[in-house]
Amino acid sequence: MKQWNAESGYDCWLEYRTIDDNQLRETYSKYCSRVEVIGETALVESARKELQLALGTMLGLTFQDGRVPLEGTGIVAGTFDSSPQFASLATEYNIADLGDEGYIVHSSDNGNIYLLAATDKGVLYATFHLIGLLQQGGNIEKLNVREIPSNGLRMINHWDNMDGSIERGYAGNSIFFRDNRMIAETGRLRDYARLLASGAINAVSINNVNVHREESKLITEPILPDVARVANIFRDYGIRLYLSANFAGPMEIGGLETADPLHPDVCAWWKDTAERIYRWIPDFGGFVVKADSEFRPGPFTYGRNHADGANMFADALKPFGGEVIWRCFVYDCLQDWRDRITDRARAAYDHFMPLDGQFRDNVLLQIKNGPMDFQVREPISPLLGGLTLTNQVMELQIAQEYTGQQRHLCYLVPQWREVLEFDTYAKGQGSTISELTSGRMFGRTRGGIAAVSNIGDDLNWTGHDFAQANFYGFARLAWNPHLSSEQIAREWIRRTFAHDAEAERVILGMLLDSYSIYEAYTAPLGVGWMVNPSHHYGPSVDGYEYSKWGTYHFADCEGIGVDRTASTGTGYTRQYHSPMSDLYESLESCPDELLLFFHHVPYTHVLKSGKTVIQHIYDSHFEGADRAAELLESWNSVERKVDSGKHNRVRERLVHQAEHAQEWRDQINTYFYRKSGIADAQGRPIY
Ligand code: GCW
Repeated sequence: MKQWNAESGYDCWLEYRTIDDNQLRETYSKYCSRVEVIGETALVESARKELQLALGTMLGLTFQDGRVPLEGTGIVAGTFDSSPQFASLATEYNIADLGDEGYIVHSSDNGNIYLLAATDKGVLYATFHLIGLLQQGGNIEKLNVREIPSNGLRMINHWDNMDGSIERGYAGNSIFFRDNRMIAETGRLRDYARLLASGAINAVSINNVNVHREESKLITEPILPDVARVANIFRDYGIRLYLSANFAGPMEIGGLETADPLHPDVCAWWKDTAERIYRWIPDFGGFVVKADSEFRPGPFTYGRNHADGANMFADALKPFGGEVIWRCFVYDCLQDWRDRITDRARAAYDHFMPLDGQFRDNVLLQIKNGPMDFQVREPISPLLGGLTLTNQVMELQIAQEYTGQQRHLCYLVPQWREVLEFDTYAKGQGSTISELTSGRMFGRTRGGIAAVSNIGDDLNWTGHDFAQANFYGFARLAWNPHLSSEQIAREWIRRTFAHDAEAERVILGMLLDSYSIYEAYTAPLGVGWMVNPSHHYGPSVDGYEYSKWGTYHFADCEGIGVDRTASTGTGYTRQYHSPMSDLYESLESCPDELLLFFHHVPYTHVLKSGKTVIQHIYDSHFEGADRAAELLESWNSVERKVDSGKHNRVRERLVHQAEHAQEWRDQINTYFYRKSGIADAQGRPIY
């Protein structure tokens, strides 16, 4: 059972606090004291229960059963076809275009609020929409909302292992697995499903893409009933369950001698496997596959390519309506730092572009937002928008692997907004990433956004309470990529903390500043990495510099950066469409924040800001550390306005962040001072 208490953070943004503003309470009560939820499906039942909980707690209303026809006015929820009374609204809101997930929220002149959709899933989403408004103290008297998701697939990827650990997990252990079994207790899973559905997430893969021995067995009969139990919970909230699959499954658990994707026995084995899974989970989403990546097995072993591999899974899943999410994180992880030609940034494009058009229609290629690996600053992967004939899903990382591991405050929504607004020019100006992932750009039937989860079994789910804002923000952007970072932050603050204008102003400022602060005191000008190997926490400028992973910065006594130009470097810039390729190719036009990603320059190179590279490194690190300390001051200033449990947890982390930012500052500055021999123009202490 959940160990809820008001200060635990367990309810995240679904904390339904009593509304004590009398006027608001009166208005809301006028509309909400009667409720009619029409229908009996599991999703409608979830909506009904959520309304019951929310209205009960916020307004102290005792919810009538919800099955009796409404007398007087109130909330009316249902699908358009559930009552003839909705016909005129169906025409007014053009429901033909609402699709399976769209919805309307409408306040009518007769005093009803209608939560309507073509499907019960839409009704659930509409319900959460209204609840969100009530939590925020919004005006519900003239609602005229019509929402349709931009992305068809809005997915969370868990990197959970069956022993209960989470790869890159920073908030405790898995909520799904413990001691190589599935956790039997379901209360927390249901609450997780509620959180996901409140943000309209519709797909979840529950196990790590690195599929080891135990997880390989998730698709076998002894464990499938347990997996099905989780799928049943998710289904009640409109979420399809996916599993990460082991490419070598036929050998490791099937007893075959090969996993060759073109071998008939292998194809038959996966077909049987699919059939078995669908017997237990009729709406199983499909497989997420990491193949030929970081020592995972894949088609290369058999002289086959990624299309052969993905299509084999696709054919097995097709009869049941499943899909394959095939990851493009494929690169040479046995590099030599002396080799300046092989470029990890090029790898995904080089591997997958030649295969464009060869994938089945139920394959989606999942591409990380950047060409390297979730650094605080990277350019956008040129494979996104390079491919034109293949379904694409962009992968983001909510887990803060390289952005402070949920000990540092780093609100990632501004980063994601930049990614989503990036113009690929794939079909001329305006070919943004958000257009691409929606599938619209190339008329694809499938597309979407996935992200690596940042939750675990910590009572507040995310370790750092503010990391909940990243979870919330991802879901909001997956639905509507055009929402601003500020709007999302405000929503999250109002739904998470008690309403207080001053607290909101301060917390908003902290959230919005945090990404640029983190960037300032860590790796400069897009160069990335500079972290301790393996766990990736804390500064180590040469941590990866001489290892096999292909993540070099090439700093020497004269300069720093990776020459990825076509004229003298790895040629990576040519993977972009014009004019982005030229913009990055030229030292003059390349944006400062990505300079060292694309160019190797002397420390004395003058940036567009007018500063030299070396002075920028010093300045940004001194400023970044100072600003990290200010985050703590800001937080202390709202101490009396925030629950003390939440306040203490966050304060502890901000204290650590301020100290750790100084360590970053000093390690980076000292390293470059010693390498370059150039002193700080302002003479500040460099050790
Ligand atoms: O770079 C890496 C992470 C790995 C992760 C991998 C991936 C799941 O450090 O932990 O493995 O990315 O995305 O596959």
